[in-house]
Amino acid sequence: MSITFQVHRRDGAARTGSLATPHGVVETPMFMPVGTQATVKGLTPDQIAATGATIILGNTYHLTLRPGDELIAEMGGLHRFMCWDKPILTDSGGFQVFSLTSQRKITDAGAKFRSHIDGSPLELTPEKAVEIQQNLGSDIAMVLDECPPGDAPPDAMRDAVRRTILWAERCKRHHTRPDQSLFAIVQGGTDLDLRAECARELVAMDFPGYALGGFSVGEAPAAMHVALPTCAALLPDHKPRYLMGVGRPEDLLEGVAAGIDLFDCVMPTRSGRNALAFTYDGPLRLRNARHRRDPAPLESGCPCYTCGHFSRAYLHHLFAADEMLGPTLLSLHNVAFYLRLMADARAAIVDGRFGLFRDRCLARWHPAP
Ligand code: PRF
Ligand code: ZN
Repeated sequence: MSITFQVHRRDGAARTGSLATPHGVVETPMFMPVGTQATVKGLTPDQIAATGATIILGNTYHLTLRPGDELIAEMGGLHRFMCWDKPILTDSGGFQVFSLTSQRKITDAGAKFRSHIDGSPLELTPEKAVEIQQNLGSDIAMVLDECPPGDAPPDAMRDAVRRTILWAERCKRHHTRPDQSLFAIVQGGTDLDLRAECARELVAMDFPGYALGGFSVGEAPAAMHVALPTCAALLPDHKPRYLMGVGRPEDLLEGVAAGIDLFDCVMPTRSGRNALAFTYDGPLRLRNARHRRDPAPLESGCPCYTCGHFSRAYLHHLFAADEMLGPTLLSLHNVAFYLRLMADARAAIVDGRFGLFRDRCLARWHPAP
Protein backbone atom coordinates (compact mmCIF):
# COMPACT_ATOMS: atom_id res chain seq x y z
CA MET A 1 0.00 0.00 0.00
CA SER A 2 1.34 3.45 -0.83
CA ILE A 3 -1.05 6.40 -0.63
CA THR A 4 -4.64 7.23 -1.43
CA PHE A 5 -6.07 10.75 -1.55
CA GLN A 6 -9.67 11.82 -1.34
CA VAL A 7 -11.06 15.33 -1.67
CA HIS A 8 -13.93 15.86 0.78
CA ARG A 9 -15.20 19.43 0.63
CA ARG A 10 -14.60 22.44 -1.61
CA ASP A 11 -14.89 26.19 -1.18
CA GLY A 12 -13.82 27.95 -4.37
CA ALA A 13 -10.47 26.37 -5.27
CA ALA A 14 -9.76 25.54 -1.61
CA ARG A 15 -10.45 21.97 -0.59
CA THR A 16 -10.26 19.59 2.35
CA GLY A 17 -9.17 16.02 1.89
CA SER A 18 -7.50 13.05 3.47
CA LEU A 19 -4.22 11.53 2.49
CA ALA A 20 -3.85 7.93 3.68
CA THR A 21 -0.26 6.68 3.97
CA PRO A 22 1.27 3.46 5.35
CA HIS A 23 1.85 5.29 8.67
CA GLY A 24 -1.53 6.95 9.04
CA VAL A 25 -4.02 9.43 7.61
CA VAL A 26 -3.29 13.14 7.11
CA GLU A 27 -6.19 15.59 6.98
CA THR A 28 -5.51 18.33 4.42
CA PRO A 29 -4.76 21.21 4.09
CA MET A 30 -1.90 20.34 6.42
CA PHE A 31 1.38 21.87 7.51
CA MET A 32 4.43 19.59 7.90
CA PRO A 33 7.00 20.64 10.54
CA VAL A 34 10.55 20.32 9.23
CA GLY A 35 12.74 17.59 10.75
CA THR A 36 15.80 18.06 8.56
CA GLN A 37 18.29 15.95 10.52
CA ALA A 38 15.86 13.30 11.84
CA THR A 39 14.68 15.72 14.51
CA VAL A 40 12.27 18.65 14.53
CA LYS A 41 14.75 20.93 16.25
CA GLY A 42 14.21 21.17 20.00
CA LEU A 43 11.08 18.98 20.15
CA THR A 44 10.59 15.34 21.15
CA PRO A 45 8.26 13.21 19.00
CA ASP A 46 5.64 13.35 21.79
CA GLN A 47 5.85 17.15 21.80
CA ILE A 48 5.55 17.27 18.00
CA ALA A 49 2.48 15.05 18.07
CA ALA A 50 0.95 17.19 20.84
CA THR A 51 1.03 20.23 18.51
CA GLY A 52 -1.40 18.37 16.23
CA ALA A 53 1.23 17.48 13.61
CA THR A 54 0.42 14.25 11.78
CA ILE A 55 3.23 14.31 9.20
CA ILE A 56 6.76 15.69 9.23
CA LEU A 57 9.44 16.34 6.64
CA GLY A 58 12.95 14.87 6.50
CA ASN A 59 15.87 15.67 4.22
CA THR A 60 17.73 13.36 1.84
CA TYR A 61 20.73 15.66 1.59
CA HIS A 62 21.43 16.02 5.31
CA LEU A 63 20.68 12.42 6.24
CA THR A 64 22.83 10.88 3.51
CA LEU A 65 25.77 13.03 4.63
CA ARG A 66 25.18 12.27 8.30
CA PRO A 67 24.58 9.65 9.66
CA GLY A 68 24.12 8.02 6.22
CA ASP A 69 20.98 6.51 4.71
CA GLU A 70 22.41 3.00 4.87
CA LEU A 71 23.01 3.37 8.59
CA ILE A 72 19.42 4.57 9.03
CA ALA A 73 18.15 1.57 7.01
CA GLU A 74 20.26 -0.68 9.25
CA MET A 75 18.64 0.93 12.31
CA GLY A 76 15.19 0.04 11.00
CA GLY A 77 14.43 3.07 8.81
CA LEU A 78 13.82 6.73 9.56
CA HIS A 79 10.55 6.22 11.48
CA ARG A 80 12.15 3.79 13.94
CA PHE A 81 15.45 5.69 14.09
CA MET A 82 13.81 8.94 15.23
CA CYS A 83 10.85 7.28 16.97
CA TRP A 84 8.17 8.99 14.87
CA ASP A 85 5.60 6.42 13.80
CA LYS A 86 3.38 8.79 11.81
CA PRO A 87 3.85 9.74 8.14
CA ILE A 88 7.14 11.21 6.89
CA LEU A 89 7.80 13.00 3.60
CA THR A 90 11.41 13.35 2.48
CA ASP A 91 12.71 16.07 0.20
CA SER A 92 15.06 14.90 -2.53
CA GLY A 93 18.08 17.04 -1.75
CA GLY A 94 18.01 19.08 -4.95
CA PHE A 95 17.02 22.28 -3.20
CA GLN A 96 19.53 21.80 -0.36
CA VAL A 97 22.35 21.23 -2.84
CA PHE A 98 21.52 24.60 -4.38
CA SER A 99 21.08 26.46 -1.11
CA LEU A 100 23.83 24.94 1.10
CA THR A 101 26.75 23.73 -0.95
CA SER A 102 29.66 25.40 -2.68
CA GLN A 103 31.38 24.64 -5.99
CA ARG A 104 28.36 22.82 -7.37
CA LYS A 105 28.20 21.72 -10.98
CA ILE A 106 24.85 20.74 -12.43
CA THR A 107 24.72 18.66 -15.59
CA ASP A 108 22.02 16.40 -16.99
CA ALA A 109 23.79 13.52 -15.21
CA GLY A 110 23.21 15.07 -11.77
CA ALA A 111 24.63 17.54 -9.25
CA LYS A 112 28.29 17.49 -8.22
CA PHE A 113 29.07 19.50 -5.10
CA ARG A 114 31.04 19.69 -1.88
CA SER A 115 29.57 18.71 1.48
CA HIS A 116 28.67 21.69 3.70
CA ILE A 117 30.01 19.66 6.65
CA ASP A 118 33.56 18.70 5.62
CA GLY A 119 33.94 19.90 2.03
CA SER A 120 34.24 16.37 0.64
CA PRO A 121 33.17 15.95 -3.01
CA LEU A 122 29.79 14.29 -3.59
CA GLU A 123 27.38 13.58 -6.39
CA LEU A 124 23.59 13.39 -6.33
CA THR A 125 21.89 11.83 -9.33
CA PRO A 126 18.16 11.20 -9.78
CA GLU A 127 18.78 7.49 -9.19
CA LYS A 128 20.85 8.18 -6.06
CA ALA A 129 18.16 10.49 -4.64
CA VAL A 130 15.60 7.70 -5.06
CA GLU A 131 17.88 5.06 -3.50
CA ILE A 132 18.59 7.25 -0.48
CA GLN A 133 14.88 7.90 0.09
CA GLN A 134 14.10 4.20 -0.32
CA ASN A 135 16.70 3.49 2.37
CA LEU A 136 15.15 6.11 4.64
CA GLY A 137 11.73 4.52 4.13
CA SER A 138 9.69 7.71 4.08
CA ASP A 139 6.01 7.41 3.15
CA ILE A 140 6.40 10.04 0.44
CA ALA A 141 9.60 10.64 -1.52
CA MET A 142 10.30 13.57 -3.85
CA VAL A 143 11.99 13.50 -7.26
CA LEU A 144 15.30 15.26 -7.73
CA ASP A 145 14.65 18.67 -9.27
CA GLU A 146 16.58 21.81 -10.14
CA CYS A 147 15.40 24.92 -8.30
CA PRO A 148 16.97 28.09 -9.72
CA PRO A 149 16.84 31.35 -7.74
CA GLY A 150 13.80 33.59 -8.34
CA ASP A 151 15.85 36.09 -10.34
CA ALA A 152 17.48 33.50 -12.64
CA PRO A 153 17.60 34.54 -16.33
CA PRO A 154 14.96 32.97 -18.64
CA ASP A 155 17.55 30.65 -20.22
CA ALA A 156 18.54 29.18 -16.86
CA MET A 157 14.87 28.81 -15.91
CA ARG A 158 14.10 26.94 -19.16
CA ASP A 159 17.10 24.67 -18.68
CA ALA A 160 16.05 23.90 -15.09
CA VAL A 161 12.56 22.92 -16.27
CA ARG A 162 13.97 20.69 -19.01
CA ARG A 163 16.31 19.00 -16.51
CA THR A 164 13.60 18.69 -13.86
CA ILE A 165 11.39 16.81 -16.36
CA LEU A 166 14.28 14.57 -17.42
CA TRP A 167 15.21 13.81 -13.81
CA ALA A 168 11.59 13.14 -12.80
CA GLU A 169 11.35 10.47 -15.48
CA ARG A 170 14.59 8.84 -14.32
CA CYS A 171 13.45 8.94 -10.68
CA LYS A 172 10.16 7.31 -11.58
CA ARG A 173 11.86 4.57 -13.57
CA HIS A 174 14.25 3.83 -10.69
CA HIS A 175 11.66 3.85 -7.90
CA THR A 176 10.61 0.38 -6.73
CA ARG A 177 9.62 0.58 -3.06
CA PRO A 178 5.93 -0.42 -2.91
CA ASP A 179 5.21 1.17 0.49
CA GLN A 180 6.48 4.60 -0.66
CA SER A 181 4.94 7.12 -3.07
CA LEU A 182 7.08 9.31 -5.31
CA PHE A 183 5.84 12.86 -5.98
CA ALA A 184 6.93 15.04 -8.92
CA ILE A 185 7.97 18.70 -8.64
CA VAL A 186 6.92 21.47 -11.03
CA GLN A 187 9.48 24.24 -11.58
CA GLY A 188 9.37 27.33 -13.81
CA GLY A 189 9.48 30.27 -11.40
CA THR A 190 6.81 32.87 -12.05
CA ASP A 191 6.78 32.18 -15.83
CA LEU A 192 3.34 30.66 -16.26
CA ASP A 193 4.10 29.26 -19.74
CA LEU A 194 7.10 27.39 -18.37
CA ARG A 195 5.06 26.16 -15.40
CA ALA A 196 2.35 24.91 -17.77
CA GLU A 197 4.87 23.08 -19.93
CA CYS A 198 6.55 21.50 -16.89
CA ALA A 199 3.21 20.47 -15.38
CA ARG A 200 1.94 19.02 -18.68
CA GLU A 201 4.99 16.76 -19.06
CA LEU A 202 4.95 15.62 -15.43
CA VAL A 203 1.19 15.04 -15.32
CA ALA A 204 1.54 12.81 -18.39
CA MET A 205 3.93 10.63 -16.34
CA ASP A 206 1.12 9.96 -13.85
CA PHE A 207 2.77 10.53 -10.46
CA PRO A 208 0.60 9.92 -7.34
CA GLY A 209 1.14 13.52 -6.16
CA TYR A 210 2.58 16.82 -7.33
CA ALA A 211 4.55 19.63 -5.75
CA LEU A 212 5.14 23.23 -6.72
CA GLY A 213 8.84 23.95 -6.18
CA GLY A 214 10.67 27.13 -7.06
CA PHE A 215 8.51 29.49 -4.98
CA SER A 216 9.78 31.61 -2.05
CA VAL A 217 13.20 31.68 -3.67
CA GLY A 218 13.70 35.44 -3.73
CA GLU A 219 10.76 36.58 -5.87
CA ALA A 220 8.29 39.10 -4.39
CA PRO A 221 5.67 37.35 -2.23
CA ALA A 222 2.95 39.09 -4.27
CA ALA A 223 4.32 37.48 -7.46
CA MET A 224 3.94 34.06 -5.86
CA HIS A 225 0.41 34.89 -4.65
CA VAL A 226 -0.58 35.86 -8.21
CA ALA A 227 0.98 32.73 -9.77
CA LEU A 228 -0.34 30.19 -7.25
CA PRO A 229 -3.98 29.79 -8.41
CA THR A 230 -2.90 29.24 -12.03
CA CYS A 231 -0.09 26.86 -11.06
CA ALA A 232 -2.22 24.82 -8.66
CA ALA A 233 -4.89 24.45 -11.36
CA LEU A 234 -2.29 22.86 -13.68
CA LEU A 235 -2.14 19.87 -11.32
CA PRO A 236 -4.58 16.94 -11.28
CA ASP A 237 -7.58 17.78 -9.12
CA HIS A 238 -7.81 14.31 -7.53
CA LYS A 239 -4.17 14.13 -6.42
CA PRO A 240 -2.42 15.83 -3.48
CA ARG A 241 -0.72 19.18 -4.16
CA TYR A 242 2.27 20.29 -2.11
CA LEU A 243 3.78 23.80 -2.01
CA MET A 244 7.43 23.29 -1.04
CA GLY A 245 9.18 25.40 1.58
CA VAL A 246 6.39 27.96 1.98
CA GLY A 247 6.01 29.96 4.11
CA ARG A 248 4.64 32.72 6.29
CA PRO A 249 1.11 32.33 7.70
CA GLU A 250 -0.26 34.71 5.03
CA ASP A 251 1.41 32.60 2.30
CA LEU A 252 -0.28 29.46 3.64
CA LEU A 253 -3.67 31.19 3.46
CA GLU A 254 -3.01 32.16 -0.18
CA GLY A 255 -1.87 28.61 -0.90
CA VAL A 256 -4.99 27.05 0.63
CA ALA A 257 -7.16 29.50 -1.36
CA ALA A 258 -5.37 28.33 -4.52
CA GLY A 259 -6.07 24.65 -3.78
CA ILE A 260 -2.82 23.53 -2.13
CA ASP A 261 -3.05 20.58 0.29
CA LEU A 262 0.41 20.34 1.91
CA PHE A 263 2.99 22.86 3.11
CA ASP A 264 6.33 22.75 4.90
CA CYS A 265 8.59 25.49 6.20
CA VAL A 266 11.33 26.00 8.78
CA MET A 267 9.70 29.28 9.81
CA PRO A 268 7.86 28.16 12.98
CA THR A 269 10.88 26.31 14.39
CA ARG A 270 13.58 28.70 13.17
CA SER A 271 11.61 31.73 14.40
CA GLY A 272 10.98 29.94 17.69
CA ARG A 273 14.71 29.52 18.23
CA ASN A 274 15.08 33.23 17.50
CA ALA A 275 12.50 34.33 20.09
CA LEU A 276 9.82 35.20 17.53
CA ALA A 277 6.33 33.85 18.35
CA PHE A 278 3.44 33.70 15.87
CA THR A 279 -0.09 34.65 16.92
CA TYR A 280 -3.31 35.49 15.09
CA ASP A 281 -2.52 39.17 15.81
CA GLY A 282 0.93 38.88 14.23
CA PRO A 283 4.41 38.00 15.47
CA LEU A 284 5.77 38.84 18.95
CA ARG A 285 9.45 39.43 19.71
CA LEU A 286 10.03 37.84 23.10
CA ARG A 287 13.41 39.48 23.64
CA ASN A 288 11.68 42.87 23.64
CA ALA A 289 11.75 44.49 27.13
CA ARG A 290 8.00 45.20 26.90
CA HIS A 291 7.40 41.55 27.79
CA ARG A 292 9.52 41.65 30.98
CA ARG A 293 6.54 41.99 33.35
CA ASP A 294 3.82 40.63 31.08
CA PRO A 295 1.80 37.91 32.86
CA ALA A 296 -0.20 37.03 29.70
CA PRO A 297 0.41 33.86 27.70
CA LEU A 298 1.82 34.22 24.16
CA GLU A 299 -1.74 33.97 22.83
CA SER A 300 -4.89 33.73 24.88
CA GLY A 301 -7.00 30.77 23.78
CA CYS A 302 -4.02 28.90 22.32
CA PRO A 303 -4.34 25.27 23.45
CA CYS A 304 -0.58 24.57 23.33
CA TYR A 305 1.48 23.47 26.35
CA THR A 306 3.50 26.70 26.36
CA CYS A 307 0.43 28.95 26.51
CA GLY A 308 -1.21 26.66 29.06
CA HIS A 309 1.67 27.02 31.54
CA PHE A 310 3.89 30.06 30.98
CA SER A 311 3.76 33.85 30.85
CA ARG A 312 5.45 36.10 28.31
CA ALA A 313 7.53 37.35 31.27
CA TYR A 314 8.91 33.85 31.87
CA LEU A 315 9.62 33.30 28.16
CA HIS A 316 11.34 36.71 27.99
CA HIS A 317 13.49 35.64 30.94
CA LEU A 318 14.44 32.32 29.30
CA PHE A 319 15.70 34.10 26.18
CA ALA A 320 17.46 36.82 28.20
CA ALA A 321 19.25 34.08 30.18
CA ASP A 322 19.95 32.09 27.02
CA GLU A 323 18.24 29.01 28.44
CA MET A 324 17.54 26.12 26.04
CA LEU A 325 13.93 25.78 27.22
CA GLY A 326 13.12 29.11 25.51
CA PRO A 327 13.64 27.81 21.95
CA THR A 328 11.78 24.60 22.83
CA LEU A 329 8.73 26.36 24.29
CA LEU A 330 8.53 28.87 21.42
CA SER A 331 9.02 26.20 18.73
CA LEU A 332 6.23 24.22 20.39
CA HIS A 333 3.86 27.18 20.34
CA ASN A 334 4.77 28.18 16.76
CA VAL A 335 4.31 24.70 15.34
CA ALA A 336 0.99 24.46 17.24
CA PHE A 337 0.01 27.86 15.78
CA TYR A 338 0.71 26.71 12.19
CA LEU A 339 -1.30 23.54 12.78
CA ARG A 340 -4.17 25.48 14.35
CA LEU A 341 -4.16 27.81 11.35
CA MET A 342 -4.55 24.75 9.10
CA ALA A 343 -7.26 23.21 11.32
CA ASP A 344 -9.15 26.53 11.31
CA ALA A 345 -8.74 26.72 7.52
CA ARG A 346 -10.15 23.20 7.15
CA ALA A 347 -13.13 24.07 9.33
CA ALA A 348 -13.74 27.25 7.33
CA ILE A 349 -13.66 25.31 4.03
CA VAL A 350 -16.15 22.78 5.40
CA ASP A 351 -18.46 25.68 6.39
CA GLY A 352 -18.02 27.44 3.03
CA ARG A 353 -16.51 30.56 4.64
CA PHE A 354 -12.83 30.22 3.77
CA GLY A 355 -12.68 33.56 1.91
CA LEU A 356 -14.05 35.37 4.95
CA PHE A 357 -11.67 33.49 7.26
CA ARG A 358 -8.67 34.47 5.14
CA ASP A 359 -9.74 38.14 4.96
CA ARG A 360 -10.27 38.29 8.73
CA CYS A 361 -6.88 36.70 9.41
CA LEU A 362 -5.12 39.15 7.11
CA ALA A 363 -6.96 42.15 8.64
CA ARG A 364 -5.99 41.06 12.16
CA TRP A 365 -2.38 40.29 11.32
CA HIS A 366 0.04 43.07 12.34
CA PRO A 367 3.75 43.00 11.49
CA ALA A 368 6.24 42.65 14.37
CA PRO A 369 6.84 45.97 16.17
N1 PRF B 1 12.54 21.89 -4.63
C1 PRF B 1 12.78 20.98 -3.64
N2 PRF B 1 12.67 21.29 -2.35
C2 PRF B 1 12.33 22.54 -2.01
C3 PRF B 1 12.07 23.53 -2.98
C4 PRF B 1 12.17 23.21 -4.36
O1 PRF B 1 11.96 24.01 -5.27
C5 PRF B 1 11.77 24.71 -2.26
C6 PRF B 1 11.48 26.04 -2.83
N3 PRF B 1 10.62 26.82 -2.01
C7 PRF B 1 11.85 24.39 -0.90
N4 PRF B 1 12.19 23.09 -0.77
N5 PRF B 1 13.14 19.74 -3.99
ZN1 ZN C 1 0.54 28.58 22.37
